[in-house]
Amino acid sequence: MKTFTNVKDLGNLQDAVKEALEVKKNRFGYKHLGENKTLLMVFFNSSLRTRLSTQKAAMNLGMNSIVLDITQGAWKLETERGVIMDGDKAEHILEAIPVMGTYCDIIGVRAFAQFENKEDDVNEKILNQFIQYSGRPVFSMEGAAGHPLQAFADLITIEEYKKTPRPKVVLTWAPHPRVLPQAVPNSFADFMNEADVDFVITHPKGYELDERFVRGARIEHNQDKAFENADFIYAKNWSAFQNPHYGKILSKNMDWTVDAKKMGLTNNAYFMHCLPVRRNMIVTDEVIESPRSIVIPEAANREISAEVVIKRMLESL
Ligand code: AN0
Ligand code: CP
Repeated sequence: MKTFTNVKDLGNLQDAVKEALEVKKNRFGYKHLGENKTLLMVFFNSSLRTRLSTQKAAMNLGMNSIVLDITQGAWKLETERGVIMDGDKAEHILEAIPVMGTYCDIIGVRAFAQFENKEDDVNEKILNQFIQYSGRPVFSMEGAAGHPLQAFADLITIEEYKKTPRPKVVLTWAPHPRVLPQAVPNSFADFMNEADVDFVITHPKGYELDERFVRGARIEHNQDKAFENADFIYAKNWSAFQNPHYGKILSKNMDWTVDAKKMGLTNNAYFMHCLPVRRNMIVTDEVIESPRSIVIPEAANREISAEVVIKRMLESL
């Protein structure tokens, strides 16, 4: 595998989940693959889970890892070609990326949507510059439009917890005080559309996601109705995607917060969220602390999704 930015990069998804469950049982069984190999993790944004789980996955595979927080200690990067660099940016990304490539074998990149230019975000401008100019396999650690390591971990978790062959999985929008990207719900939809699940998305009008990921999935604007018979509730906030409201908050309606009453409408569903989560905005204390909340095992599976992706990249070096 040379890139990992969406579900298609995994090839057959059932095989990928099977491989993940095998890796989970034998996570130190592939240590020889990473001998004398180095992973570089580049962060343009904050992270807790991705940083730790991806580094752990690299260690499981016998690799060394280097972490660079671009905004803390590195030179400020110019990303536009053709500009006269007389401002505060000391280095161009077109030199920085190939230089980074010389120090490692595989690169992971976290570069969120910037909400300045929709086209740049939709086209994953920064991530694609790494793919184009680093000369190394590159995987997304949450890009501008997707978070495939998260969605892969989510699918592994659903596979582990499902009680029926084709569970009903509901992605629900929930309120949040700040502007958040669409990357997590995009990738979740991308993966659920390829998985053997009954997938429903519920959100207030105006929060329609990118059709490249939604691909005609069932939308239900009535959250209560969407929750009926659900086996998994996957909560997430995102800002508006459609023009002219791209990157805007259209609603902070707390009627959409996932609470015990709403969970009562479901088929005793499990509660999922990628974390970090704002309690009593997205979900009540009661629901996230309940025995049906699987947010911790979900986060634990981030180590497994990362290990499968890095393992496949090591195998293709
Ligand atoms: C980010 C987001 O919503 O994309 C990262 C989630 C994994 N969340 C925040 O910025 C709070
Ligand atoms: N879920 C997730 O990616 O968390 P971090 O932002 O903490 O890495």
